[in-house]
Amino acid sequence: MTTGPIMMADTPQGPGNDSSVLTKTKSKTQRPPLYKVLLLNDDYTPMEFVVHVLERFFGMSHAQSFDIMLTVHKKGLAVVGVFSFEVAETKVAQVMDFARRHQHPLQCTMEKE
Ligand code: TYC
Repeated sequence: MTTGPIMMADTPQGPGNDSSVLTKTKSKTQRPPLYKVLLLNDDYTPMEFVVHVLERFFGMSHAQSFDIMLTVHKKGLAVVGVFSFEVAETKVAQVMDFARRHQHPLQCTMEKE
């Protein structure tokens, strides 16, 4: 004779054994660090050369390049773009090399954002 509730043979139910409870794992998305490329003012580099640099290496329009050049001229420096480390490094090298080849003291640097 059987008395009381009928129990399953395996996998007793209880806290932590409810097959209807799903566990969500928070996946932390890692964004790559970004770097600001800065152009610095000096007293000798011609304004038109700086405008040309901004058009050539940063894909800016002539008007946009002129505005940024004037900002650098007046304020001492300006951020000309934000890129991944490798792209920022390449832009800085391209500008520095182009300025050196034209014998202008124009300086371009990068810093972590
Ligand atoms: N100050 C320079 C001049 O008067 C122009 C200039 C602008 C130079 C921006 C560098 O990053 C620069 N000829």
